[in-house]
Amino acid sequence: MKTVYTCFCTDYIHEGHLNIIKEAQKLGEVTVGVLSDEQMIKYNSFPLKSTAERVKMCKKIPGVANVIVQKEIMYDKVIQELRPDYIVHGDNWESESMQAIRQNILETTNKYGGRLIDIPYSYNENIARIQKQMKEKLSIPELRRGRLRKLLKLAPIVKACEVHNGLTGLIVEKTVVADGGAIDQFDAMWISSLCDSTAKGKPDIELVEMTSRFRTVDDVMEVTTKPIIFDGDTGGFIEHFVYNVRSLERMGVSAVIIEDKTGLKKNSLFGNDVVQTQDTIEHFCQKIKAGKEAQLSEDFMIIARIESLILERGMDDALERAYAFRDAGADGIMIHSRKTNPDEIFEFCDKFRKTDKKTPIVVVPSSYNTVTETELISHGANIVIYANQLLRAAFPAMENAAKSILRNHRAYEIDNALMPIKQIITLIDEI
Ligand code: SPV
Ligand code: MG
Repeated sequence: MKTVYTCFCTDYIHEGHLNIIKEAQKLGEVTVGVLSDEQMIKYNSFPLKSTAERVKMCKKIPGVANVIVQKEIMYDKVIQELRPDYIVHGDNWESESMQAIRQNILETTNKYGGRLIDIPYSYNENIARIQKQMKEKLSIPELRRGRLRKLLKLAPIVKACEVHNGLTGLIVEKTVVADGGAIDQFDAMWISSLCDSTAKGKPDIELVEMTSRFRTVDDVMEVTTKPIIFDGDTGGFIEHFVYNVRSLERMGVSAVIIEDKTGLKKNSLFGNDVVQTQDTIEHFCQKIKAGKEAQLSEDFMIIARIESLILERGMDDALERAYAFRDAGADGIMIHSRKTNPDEIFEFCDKFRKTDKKTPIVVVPSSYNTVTETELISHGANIVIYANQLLRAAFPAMENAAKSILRNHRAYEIDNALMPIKQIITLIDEI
């Protein structure tokens, strides 16, 4: 009997999947691959069901003989192992990542004579409704909040990118790349105080009030599903911080990061060029403890950010604070640096990891931007935040457009650099 293989990366079996199995059955004995959680997060949206639950779900489909876990999104390994006569897939190969997968399948099947069969992709109102419901589920605050903790277990490093409105949220939500046979996307979003303030034309000095910052969170939340890490600046007065923890939790934010500074906060990348006051260990520990006591859910995280390297107080001070903040209940440590190389970050991570193997370490390579994610992983970092790149990309592009219009007294010359009107009016999904 001929053998057939197909891979499902879905939380829910609808008639489209059943149709694929029906067609596959006509060709031979059907094996379904269930894409692992680790790969789902790179390729698709966050799985609502675990790998084990999805395996169970696929085993129940009539006509399925075997179910296995596909550990990589690219099919070559699994196909080489199973050497199926046919690989069956829906014919919806539109995106860059789908094209890369198709190419990978064809290259592998060509080696031993297997065949890829494209089944017309089923799409109807019922399937559209189910997909919408799945998306809604992903964005429910209760389900969204815990996703950062889950990601910390699944991803070698959680990649967060700055967002400061719905549009940048959509970019981080939807951008998927397929390079060199690998598919990747961001895992989480960072609501940066710098970018949230800059987008409003204000300095990053805790001037933009919390109500407005929460409005940004809400705008992002409305159109995305990825977990959100909120830049809480200094956290303000302890008496205010506890209320803000509750609000963030209720909104479905996954984590707040607060920095151990006090008084008028300035952006860290100024370093000692401006007056900045570091908080005492005792007081900042009180703030962390109060925040942890105030939070209602288990899954919300309060991450303590250490400014000792920024303010040139030395590595020992940074480490002393890291242990103290962890002991006060911080769910993670963010270590910041404004050096142009990652040496002091590596040193901090290596020393901290000697005695603490599990407290998540967060890094923000804005100035030491040559560092790679692989290097950060090898030093024990768990979350990398690309803190301001989208805003910095937008500013020169917009300024350039403004200058071109002024110079040419018309908009024609800049048009090639702009998103086509057709694309912009269809960019936002209709509800
Ligand atoms: C931010 O993005 O607002 C940050 C990181 O706090 S930094 O600007 O580097 O201080
Ligand atoms: Mg900030």
